[in-house]
Amino acid sequence: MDNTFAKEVIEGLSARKKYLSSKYFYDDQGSRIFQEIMKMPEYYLTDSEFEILSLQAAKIMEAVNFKEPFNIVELGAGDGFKTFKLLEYLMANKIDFYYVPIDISEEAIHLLTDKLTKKLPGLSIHPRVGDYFDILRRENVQTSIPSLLLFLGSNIGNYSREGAVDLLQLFHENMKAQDALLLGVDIKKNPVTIHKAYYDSYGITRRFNINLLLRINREFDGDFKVDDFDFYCHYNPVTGEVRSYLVSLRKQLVYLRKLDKTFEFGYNELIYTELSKKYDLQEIEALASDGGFKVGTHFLDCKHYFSDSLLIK
Ligand code: AVI
Repeated sequence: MDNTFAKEVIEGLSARKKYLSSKYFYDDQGSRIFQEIMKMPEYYLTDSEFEILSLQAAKIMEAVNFKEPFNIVELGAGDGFKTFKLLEYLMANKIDFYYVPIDISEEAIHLLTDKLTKKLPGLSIHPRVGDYFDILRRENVQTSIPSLLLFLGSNIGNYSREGAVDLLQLFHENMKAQDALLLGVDIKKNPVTIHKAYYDSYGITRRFNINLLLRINREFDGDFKVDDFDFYCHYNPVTGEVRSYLVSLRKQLVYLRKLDKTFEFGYNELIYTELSKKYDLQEIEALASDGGFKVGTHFLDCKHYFSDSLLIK
């Protein structure tokens, strides 16, 4: 049994305002549901970033201005769908580089490596499975050649402002002087567009959240009755925060046998599950600066929905 997960579940469900961390969404089942989310037309983030990396790969690499060879180190590579366009551009132009995808999911890294070796024969790929902080600190990634770190997909949005600064500082500490970071950030926009991306009419994001209760049932032999919980989320256009919740539809007790713990839920009591934070360009610059970086260029899609911002040490 994973002790950190157990500890955090007990802590979160015993708190006066209950919470569970969205980092636990991504077991194999949750990762599959997230793939479904990324395919929804309403979840514009994927298409926007795909457009940026498809149409502006040359401009991005020009701005990075690395001497060859160099590394492309992707933190949390997942299925590598968006990055493919960048890699394709580099291969087509016979640029000398190593691709180092890092992901916590072994399944995701295997699938990605398989797909890329077939689609981009000759690609020099050095996949790593594990926590990207641990791996970043290891010498293999920190070779003498420059590295472009990719932290895409608005993953930074799942951290609070303070958490995001800490994370950027940690990246900064583990980067060499000549390295750069390409940070994918979801931009504040019409609140209705954002609301629809998270409160989707197909109920996929609802399933994504409910899966966390099913995961707890699976791993801790729990008796969460998922029909007694619903999903709610709310976008606050002033703070740029989408906050997601599970809602207990009745007063109920839930027992987790492996932890020998019972938790009580009130009628309509909330469990806060996820923050998905949006920024404007000025806020990205302030965030980058607090993390120790300067912003080189913001690469935006044509609708200005998303930015891949190039952060320089
Ligand atoms: C992974 N992360 C950037 C997604 C997001 O948009 O916050 C996770 C997600 N949650 C609901 N839909 C997608």
